[in-house]
Amino acid sequence: MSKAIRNIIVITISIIVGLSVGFLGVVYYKLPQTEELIVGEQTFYSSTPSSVSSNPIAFSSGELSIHFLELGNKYTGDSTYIKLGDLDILIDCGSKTNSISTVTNYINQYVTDNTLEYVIVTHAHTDHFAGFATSQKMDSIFDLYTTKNIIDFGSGVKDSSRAVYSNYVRERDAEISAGANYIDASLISANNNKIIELAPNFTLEILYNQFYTTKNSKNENNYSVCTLFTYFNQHFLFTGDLEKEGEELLVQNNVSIQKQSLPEGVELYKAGHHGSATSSSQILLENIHPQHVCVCCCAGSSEYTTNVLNQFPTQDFINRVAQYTDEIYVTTLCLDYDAGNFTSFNGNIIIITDGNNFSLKCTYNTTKLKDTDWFKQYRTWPTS
Ligand SMILES: [Ca+2]
Ligand SMILES: [Zn+2]
Repeated sequence: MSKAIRNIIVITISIIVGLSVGFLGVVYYKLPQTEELIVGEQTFYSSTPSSVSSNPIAFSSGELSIHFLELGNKYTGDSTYIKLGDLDILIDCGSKTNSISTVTNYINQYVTDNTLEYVIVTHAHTDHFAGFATSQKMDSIFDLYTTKNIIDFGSGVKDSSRAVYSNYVRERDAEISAGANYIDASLISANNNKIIELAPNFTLEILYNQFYTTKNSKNENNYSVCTLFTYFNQHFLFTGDLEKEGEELLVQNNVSIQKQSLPEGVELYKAGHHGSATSSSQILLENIHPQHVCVCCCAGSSEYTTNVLNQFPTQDFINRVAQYTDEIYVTTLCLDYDAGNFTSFNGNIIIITDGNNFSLKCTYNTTKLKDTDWFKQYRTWPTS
């Protein structure tokens, strides 16, 4: 080989390598850096996670099930899965993008057609929408399932400046382009309540949240999509992280959650804002009279506060809910937040009903909150 040819080969290879490195650099630089990517962080169960060791439940036809999911990390977050036959509904997918595999491993036991008929995204906080708001490099829930209908807060978002929010919009809009029907809950007004027939005797009402129209809040939580499910005469209420001021307006604006519409209360209430002191207010509780309350959180975690009484589920929350029921259940228990050590509390909490008979199962145990060791150490049951 002549020197000239050798030089041409060396120069050509150098140019190719140089361009490739430059191109990869630009691609990496341009990829949105999500807030959720957790690389190398050690969070672990102190024992085998209950969701993995459990056997799927065989449901009879006509049995509705509602599953409050453990999220497989030490963080607070929400994900609720609802199933009736082939109808699969997912409300939120927190708490971090690493919950996606935990959630999909669980719901894949039950989703038979890889299709989520409804996805409801309550609000733009990572502990609720991280699973939909992945970077382009990572599959979101929308990439993993066909979604028929998406219900979210639409333009009713407080802070749209974050990269994680743009990620969400990109993933959602791609699913809409692929054929998903889109329902913007912020367009629902007082005279335009939206009731969706999901199946015979099974409806979903998107409640009117005045923060989407004429009220303002500094708190994204108040922009939560709130929904009331009704199966025959049983009611199940989900309010995302709505705060007290939002709950008061919600009751005022929606006849269906006022006392006169709920002679027997709601069978199930997902504790507002993970059992925060600032939600599950008296006015909401006295109207809905909850019979069972499920709290999605990593109980006793110092993630948001070192004040033990204010850690989820808070003492104030318990003081108010205790007036109505002692059937309170919690997904996950924090053992040591700094070490990333947590375990199942009740585990995945599963409500099963045929519209008449109502039962509750958990993948770890079905001990009521007030009878747990954690409660005896850190909380008190109010005396009436
Ligand atoms: Ca389905
Ligand atoms: Zn939350």
